[in-house]
Amino acid sequence: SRRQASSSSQQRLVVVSNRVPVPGVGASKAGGLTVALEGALKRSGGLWFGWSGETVENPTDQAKVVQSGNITFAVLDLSQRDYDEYYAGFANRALWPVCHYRLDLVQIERQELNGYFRVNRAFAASLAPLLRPDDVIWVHDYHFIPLAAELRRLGFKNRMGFFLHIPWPPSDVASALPAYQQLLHGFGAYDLVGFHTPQDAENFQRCLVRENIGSAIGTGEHQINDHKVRIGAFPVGIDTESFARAAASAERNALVHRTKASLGDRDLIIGVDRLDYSKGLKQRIEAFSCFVRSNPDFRNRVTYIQITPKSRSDVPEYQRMQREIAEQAGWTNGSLGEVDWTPVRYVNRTVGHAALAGLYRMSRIGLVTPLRDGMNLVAKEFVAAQQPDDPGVLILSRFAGAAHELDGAVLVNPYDTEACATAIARALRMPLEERRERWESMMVRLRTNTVDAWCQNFLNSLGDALEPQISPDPESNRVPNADAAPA
Ligand code: GDG
Repeated sequence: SRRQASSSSQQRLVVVSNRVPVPGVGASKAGGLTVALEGALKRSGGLWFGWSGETVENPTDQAKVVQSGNITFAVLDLSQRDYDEYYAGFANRALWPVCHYRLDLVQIERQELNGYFRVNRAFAASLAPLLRPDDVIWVHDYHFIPLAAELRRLGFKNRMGFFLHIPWPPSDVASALPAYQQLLHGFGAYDLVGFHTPQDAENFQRCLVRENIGSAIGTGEHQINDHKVRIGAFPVGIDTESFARAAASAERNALVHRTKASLGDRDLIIGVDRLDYSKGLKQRIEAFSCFVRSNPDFRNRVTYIQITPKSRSDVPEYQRMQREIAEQAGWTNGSLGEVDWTPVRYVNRTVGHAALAGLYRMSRIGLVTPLRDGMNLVAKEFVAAQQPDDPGVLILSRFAGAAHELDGAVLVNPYDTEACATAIARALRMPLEERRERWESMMVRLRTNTVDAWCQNFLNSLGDALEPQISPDPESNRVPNADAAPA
């Protein structure tokens, strides 16, 4: 059978991500991901390295180190120029739109591209003195694709894994990236490259094949020079039990209470998304308005709350979209609303964790209709928050990674306004028995595939990645995919 990562559990884990949740710095945003990674770091007495979230005039190349329990946090500041080119520039105006299939929004600037590789080189150089020979390094997300290649260049032979939190598109789309080949080679420096879905993993491996980078040994394994890279799907989960508990006890939450009172006996539809063009907000509001217009019996009987904290406001595409969505929400309310009914409550504010869980729980429908999403955790949180004896319905875009797992959702094509409107009407009329059945089948998945299981799965695979392939059974050497039970 497959070897577990018993050896790697003695090794130190090093996590690299753009934002680092340094204790006592900034608002504590203890999302499930943070908690899971912290858990893994605690077990191994680990190091968490990345950007401090600060831009300063003359950043030093020496990381600021904060010790908290047995986790070491090490962060670097960025200069304004680095921030503009690496983060607001290449990462969010080239990589983000391309990976979300939005070639119409891509900005290609040589200077930003250079800034991206420059910052990755600088981060690798600052991480280098903190590394030990047997550290296992886990790099997160599109900000740091070239980090392993930079570390290898400095002579590091450590195990290195990479997880991409956003989709990876087919090669025709991906190849719109500048320095496409160089980025692909960057991935090739890792021992394991993980995605949310088998589809993303497959798209990625096809990109390598089409660019003649190394050769496929089989599905999920690639030989590049003398280096073997594993490629697999590791669908991220949430802390299902604790989210369900938070939702159940949110009855006492003041905001939940006031919201309930303000709705009267109207049904609630909820959407929760960072303000991002990948989330399909424009199409979603349009679908809701189409639903109201074609179902007059539901007028003044439903309210749609869209919670949408602002995001990346210094990126021009986001500023434009902020204005457009706000206008659309206002226009919809003006044309559909009544003196005693605001159909769309659009809120550019962050809601507390407990209140959010409670709002999900009191909603009849969770409307999760991104045009493209790596996974989408809101979909999973909505399901986990439901009342078992009277659960709401998840309407989910087929273009969210979560659609590969959540078979009990009502799946929609978010571009098809009328179909989405019909799905809303159907969900509001869905009999209890069908709602329960759908909810149960999704909960089975969510209870097993938790964020902890995701973390362990990835690390086990990374632990295996360099071990000699001793098993005679090729099946047992495969990287787990979405259909495999967590190890
Ligand atoms: C990226 C990928 C992938 C949002 N508003 C509030 C709030 N949130 C929380 C949600 C959820 C999280 O933020 C958003 O996670 P998503 O997965 O939905 O989306 P992205 O931010 O785009 O995340 C995505 C993810 O990485 C993980 O790999 O699933 O596909 O794009 O947890 O609850 N939380 C609170 N108040 C808010 O107003 N408390």
